[in-house]
Amino acid sequence: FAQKPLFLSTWNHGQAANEKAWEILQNSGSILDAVEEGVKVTEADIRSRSVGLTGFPDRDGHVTLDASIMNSDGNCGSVCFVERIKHPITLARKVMEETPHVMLAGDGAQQFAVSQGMPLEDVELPDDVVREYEEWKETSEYNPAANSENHDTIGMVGIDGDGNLAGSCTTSGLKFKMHGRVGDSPIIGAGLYVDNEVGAATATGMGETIIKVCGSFLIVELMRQGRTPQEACEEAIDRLLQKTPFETDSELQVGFLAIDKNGDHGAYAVQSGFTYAIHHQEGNSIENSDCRYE
Ligand code: SD4
Repeated sequence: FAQKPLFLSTWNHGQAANEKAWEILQNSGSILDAVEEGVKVTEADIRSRSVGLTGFPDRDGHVTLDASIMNSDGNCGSVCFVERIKHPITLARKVMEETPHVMLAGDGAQQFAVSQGMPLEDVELPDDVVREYEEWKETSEYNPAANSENHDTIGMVGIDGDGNLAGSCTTSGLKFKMHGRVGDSPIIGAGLYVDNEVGAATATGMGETIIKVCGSFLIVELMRQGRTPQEACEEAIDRLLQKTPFETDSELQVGFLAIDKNGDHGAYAVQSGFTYAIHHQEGNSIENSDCRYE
């Protein structure tokens, strides 16, 4: 069923983010304001271990953040490998609106943040994170697991009452990743894509596999060719699995969300456990996505 306005966000934490996005839109904010303010709720949530500065660090102990945002006019901004910034999504929006560029990385992104008046935060790893990190260092085995807290990027796509689309995506990336590793979330077309003529898509999960198929761009292009959002998400998961075959008991997890220009939506994942939040006129709920492997 098609609904406008509509917000879709990845995982359970999407519910609070959608709530905020809805409120912004109702109070005459733009769809861009809504998707920015929505995911800022997750970025600021000190309980989050996968978004914002309380997320898990990389293997050298640094919390490095990735984020991207896209507007209905096709403009986009992103930041990656950035440290000590509380709201990377806001920084991504500033890259989009205040620079001639699309993407800033690392120290350069941080310098730009400071020039825009954003404070550099002192990062103190939460106690449980320190404990897990110290334990992990004993083996230093890199073995990301499905549906655990390390697959909790928030990606949000939204449509307003006039059919204008926007999207946002923000993460601390995979737990104990290599220093300098960048995932799909800040890569336009991988973790997020918006085309106001067609629809919008976002992704969560093992970023390397999403980048390999330009996951979000692929979904939007499939919708352009006439697939429903659900069909497009399913086909994109199939494509991804062609490039990254699934083995029994594999920890591989990816979840896609999509909405089209009419406010129809879809969700699909590699394996069970992917939840998403959906907010429309009738309420704000959490749903279990369908998946390829139960
Ligand atoms: C990444 N897609 O960096 C993200 C991971 C994720 O935090 O979903 N989790 O690959």
